[in-house]
Amino acid sequence: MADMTLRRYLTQSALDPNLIFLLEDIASSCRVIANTVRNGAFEGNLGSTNVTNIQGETQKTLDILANDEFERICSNSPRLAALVSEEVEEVTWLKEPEAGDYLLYFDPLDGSSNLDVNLSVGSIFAVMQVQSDGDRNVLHSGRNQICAGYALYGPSTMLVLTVGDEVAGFTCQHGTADFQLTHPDMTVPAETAEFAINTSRYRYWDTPIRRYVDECVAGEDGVRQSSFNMRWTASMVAEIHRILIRGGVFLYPADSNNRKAGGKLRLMYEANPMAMIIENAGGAASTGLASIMDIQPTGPHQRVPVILGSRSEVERLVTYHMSESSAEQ
Ligand code: P6P
Repeated sequence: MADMTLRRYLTQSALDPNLIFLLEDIASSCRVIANTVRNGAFEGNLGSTNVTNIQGETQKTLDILANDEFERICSNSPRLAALVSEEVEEVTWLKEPEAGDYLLYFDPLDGSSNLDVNLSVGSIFAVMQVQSDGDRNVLHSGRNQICAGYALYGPSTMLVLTVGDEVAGFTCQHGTADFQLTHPDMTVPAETAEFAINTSRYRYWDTPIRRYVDECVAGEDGVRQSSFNMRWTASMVAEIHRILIRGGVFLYPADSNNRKAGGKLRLMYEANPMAMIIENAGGAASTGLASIMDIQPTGPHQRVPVILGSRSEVERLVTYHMSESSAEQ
C-alpha cells in the first residue's frame, strides 16, 4: 500500500477539487498542530490561559494555538464560506455564502486536559455545504455532512477520514510528513467486550445506563454471560479510534447533572463527525432515543447525549432507553 498518499486517495475519490483543497488544508493544519503539541514544553505552550471559552471551560494555550492554525491555513480555501469552532462563540463568515460553498465545523484540540500529562489528544472536523446563495445558516443535521474526520496525536499522528461510504486511516510518515494510507476500509467490529464511560458519574446516571454498565460489570455470572473490559482516556478521538480498531462502545450520556446543558459533548463538531465515521464503518451512533445525525441543531454549540460504537451494543442501549421511556408514559 506504499505511496497511497492522502492527495492520491482524494484525487481517486473523484471529489470536487475545491473539497480536495480544503481537506488538504485541514491535513496541513493537523500536521502543524501535531508539531506544536509535541514541542509544547519547549515553547512554553503547556498550561492554561485565564480565558473561559463559550463552553465554560478554561482554554489551554494549545487550544487557542490549534484554533488559530485551522483559521490561518483553512481560511484561504477557495470555496470555504464559514468556520464553526468549539473555541469561538460566533460563526466566522469568510465570504458571502454561495450555494455549494463549504462549511467547516471543528474542535481544534479535543481532550486538551490530557496535554499537561502527555496523553493523547486530537482534532475533529466535518464539512457541510451552504444550501442556497446568501444562506447564512450553519445549523444543518449531521446527515448533510459530506465528509468527516479526525487527527489523533498519539504515538503516531493519524488522520482518519470518510468522504463517502468508506473510512480510511492515514499515518503521518516521520520525515516526509506525508499522510500515507495505512488503514484502508476501517470497520467497527460488530461485537465487543469493551465499554468506555466516565464511571465517576455513576450517581448521576439514568436507569438505562446503570442497567447496561451493571450488566457489563456483572460479567460471566450476569445476564450478559461474558466479561467486559472498561477504558476511559478523557479524549473522545482516542476512544473512537480504539473502537474503530478493536470495537467497543463509547458513552457520554445525559445525566441528572448535565441534562440542563443537554449533555457534555457538542453536536456540530464532536458528535456529528464521529457519528458519520462510526456509521460509515458499520457501527451505530445514538443519543439513546434518536440517531445523532438526525438531530436538527438549535445552535452551533449545542450539546447532546452520545452513545456510539459496535452496532449490537448501541442497539441494546437504545432498547433499554426505549423501554424506560415507554414505562414512564
Ligand atoms: P470527562 C474532552 O474534554 C471531551 O470533550 C472528550 O474528548 C472526552 O471524551 C470527554 O470530554 C471527557 O470528559 O468528563 O471525563 O472529563
